[in-house]
Amino acid sequence: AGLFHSGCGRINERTFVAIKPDGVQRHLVGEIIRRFEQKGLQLVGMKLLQASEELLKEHYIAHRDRPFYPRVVKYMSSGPMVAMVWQGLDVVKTVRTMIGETNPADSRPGTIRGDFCLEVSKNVIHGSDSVESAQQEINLWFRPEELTCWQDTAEHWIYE
Ligand code: IDP
Repeated sequence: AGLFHSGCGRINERTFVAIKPDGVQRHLVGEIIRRFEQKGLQLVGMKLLQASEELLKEHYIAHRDRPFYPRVVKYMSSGPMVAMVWQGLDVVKTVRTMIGETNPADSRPGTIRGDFCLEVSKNVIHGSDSVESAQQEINLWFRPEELTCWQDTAEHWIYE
């Protein structure tokens, strides 16, 4: 799992997206997937899982010294979440734009956080913040064989 793959479509940037436990409990899984699908992005990996605190501590390691670190680990392990890998043109930035700001109060209507939540501690969805962290997160959450290369027949209608 990385930036460059062979035979997986012309545009091979990938990002890690997680629908957080509140997103699952609030039945937003279909709505969120629909948005990325309709945008033209390609789903290459997906699983529903109850993440361990150990995995989440690693996922949020960059925040280990922040006061909210224990809380975010608890929140993310409080129920099942949906882990996904999406691929497409500038997918890291595109997904972050579609998600909105970290604090839902700063997120515009039309973004996922702008439309579906109110508080930073219950902000429904995660998306990698850079190509480098996307690569690390994909490797942390998925084994290579869990990612599927497939030919998107709509590709010619999405890309020039
Ligand atoms: P991001 O998810 O938009 O990339 P980060 O700054 O990486 O934002 O923070 C990771 C997650 O930690 C946030 O999505 C949110 O769930 C949680 N978080 C961030 N800041 C706070 C806070 O001040 N209080 C509680 N939770 C926070």
